Amino acid sequence: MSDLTIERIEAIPFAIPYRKPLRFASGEVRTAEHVLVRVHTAGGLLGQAEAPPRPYTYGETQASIVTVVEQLFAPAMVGTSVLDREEHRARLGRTVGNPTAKAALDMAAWDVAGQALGQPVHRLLGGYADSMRVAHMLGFDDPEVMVEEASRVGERHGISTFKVKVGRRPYQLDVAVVRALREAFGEDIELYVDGNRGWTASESARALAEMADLGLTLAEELNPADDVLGRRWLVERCPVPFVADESATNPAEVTREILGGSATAVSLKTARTGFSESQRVLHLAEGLGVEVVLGNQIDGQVGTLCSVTFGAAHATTTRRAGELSNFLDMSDDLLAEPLQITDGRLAPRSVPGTGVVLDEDKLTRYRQDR
Ligand code: MUC
Ligand code: MG
Repeated sequence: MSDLTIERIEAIPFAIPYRKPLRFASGEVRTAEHVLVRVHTAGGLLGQAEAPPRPYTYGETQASIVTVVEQLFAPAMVGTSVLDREEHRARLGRTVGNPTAKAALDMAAWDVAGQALGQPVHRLLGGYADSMRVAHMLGFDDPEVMVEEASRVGERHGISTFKVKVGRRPYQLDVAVVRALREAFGEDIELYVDGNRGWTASESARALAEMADLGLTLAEELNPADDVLGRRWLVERCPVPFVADESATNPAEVTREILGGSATAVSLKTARTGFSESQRVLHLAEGLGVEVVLGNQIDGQVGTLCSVTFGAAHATTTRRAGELSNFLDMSDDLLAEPLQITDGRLAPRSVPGTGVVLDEDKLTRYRQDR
């Protein structure tokens, strides 16, 4: 087998504009200013993944990701094998935070391992399904614009599950959107909501009451988990699973939020827990008996391919539609062969590794460090 010793790690900032900005209660994204992480081995293999800076969720920025990889994480990993995942976790864990930087390094290491073994990472992780049902996230806009977007992605890609961003004030703005979507599509679509902590507990309760006839299947982060008692009060009254996303970004937080009664389901994002830590979160959720949703960190195509690689590999993550379509709003991307969502489904790649193969001309065009 080729020498799997990590020889060099690159963190390459790049920027690709969105065709349409995505707006939500905690922030907005107009340009995908992400970081491409590349792990090179002594045997000449290259593993790749992307880290999306989300300062409003994790405190990371594009510059902080590049810096922490170059100054702390690359020196900690160079000289180890890509297979030394527990050692990587121990060494990187000495630095708190920086979840998307750590996750991208983990997924790039898995990419190399898959290539070396001649196996798709999707198979190495569990290989459960060949594809996953896709849910599309609808950012803040007027009801008619959101209905029109849902209709477009439904017609073009066969998507029929929609996560609606809520959390605006007054909350009736968002209730009107959810009602308009239900009226436009009837029972043909699944709808759930994500508040990104925008409402108080009482606003959330009133909004849920006013949406009681709209058949929502999940409610995510409607108010802050740090409003501890208000959050527990709300979760007790919530008629559908209440999803912890940004409040449960690692196994300890998942345990605290679920056992503390502040959530009854978990959003799992490879962008922040990679493949190795995502398996820990997944197994924990299974052990606790709570549902899991494969979330989206507003990933580009590289991140989305990693996400579906993990999601389709496990039975529990395939039960619900995975949030795998935000890249549709980007004006361009880096993958040599673009992802295709067909009949509402997205497939991982059946090639060794994760299948992240870039169009190098595009990388040259969008990278910001040269
Ligand atoms: C989501 O599910 O919340 C928006 C902010 C973030 O951290 O992730 C996205 C989507
Ligand atoms: Mg969320």
